[in-house]
Amino acid sequence: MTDSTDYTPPKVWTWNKPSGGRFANINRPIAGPTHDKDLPVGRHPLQLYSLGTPNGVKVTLMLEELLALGHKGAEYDAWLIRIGEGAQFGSGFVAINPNSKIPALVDRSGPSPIRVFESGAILMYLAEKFGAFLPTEIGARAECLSWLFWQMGSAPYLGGGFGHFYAYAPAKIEYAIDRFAMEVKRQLDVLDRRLAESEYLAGRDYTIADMAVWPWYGGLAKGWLYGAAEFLQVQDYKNVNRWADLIGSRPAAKRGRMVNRVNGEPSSQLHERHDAGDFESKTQDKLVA
Ligand SMILES: N[C@@H](CCC(=O)N[C@@H](CS)C(=O)NCC(=O)O)C(=O)O
Repeated sequence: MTDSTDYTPPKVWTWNKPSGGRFANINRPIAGPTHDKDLPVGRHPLQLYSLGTPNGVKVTLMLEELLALGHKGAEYDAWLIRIGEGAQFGSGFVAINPNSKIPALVDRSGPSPIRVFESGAILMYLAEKFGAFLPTEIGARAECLSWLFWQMGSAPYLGGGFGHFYAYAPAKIEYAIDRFAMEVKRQLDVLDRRLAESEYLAGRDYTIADMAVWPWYGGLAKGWLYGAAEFLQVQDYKNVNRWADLIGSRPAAKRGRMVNRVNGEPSSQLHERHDAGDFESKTQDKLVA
């Protein structure tokens, strides 16, 4: 154990020192905007303000699948919100997401703009708007929404818990890493057992439940998150790996992962997406060349 076990909390917590860790510069105990900044608006009906993190990728997976199905109304502009630089605290962004977190969507196709925040709400909104990737039969719909909401409740243990203490915290705290590694392995086992009996999470069809879970737990199984593949022995979750590969091979998933991505191979980074042709001509390798 580290000496962090010696800490005795004061009677009243105060914000009087940097908390340390990778995201210390953007963490603060108050909400609301820090500066005035309008959001840009492009020519398409849907305006996405996001970043290529697992929560952001959920939405671009869905939009690319809708476009692949031929839903022209799903054309979108994807604007980059650099959360490491505090762009989520600009007044325009806070107006569409009072929680100051990516992703946030504005649907400008109707008489007045509709804002949607929280990735699960965005997936449901798009599924209902286009009548796709959310079953209509009551039982299948319940299964789909159960896994969607499972993801929304579970991923904070993976990201905010395990990922934070394993990869980002300024000190390696054995108690915290143990607690969250145990929980994340339990979650992987939950998924592995479900995917042993079912091709996709909600049944035979690919749905918004898979789109919500794949960027997190599929990414973990493929070794994309936190450099933790060996530590968590992710290869043991055979059904999760089978499902992760199945989704990863979808052309729309390949495109969705590239949008608003700011790390990895330059050819895999499409910082902003305003046109389907951008995947061919606007990736970072092409822009720099
Ligand atoms: N429950 C939210 C979580 C969104 C979230 O945590 N977004 C992170 C990036 S993955 C963020 O914007 N963080 C910025 C901040 O915390 O200031 C959702 O699913 O949309």
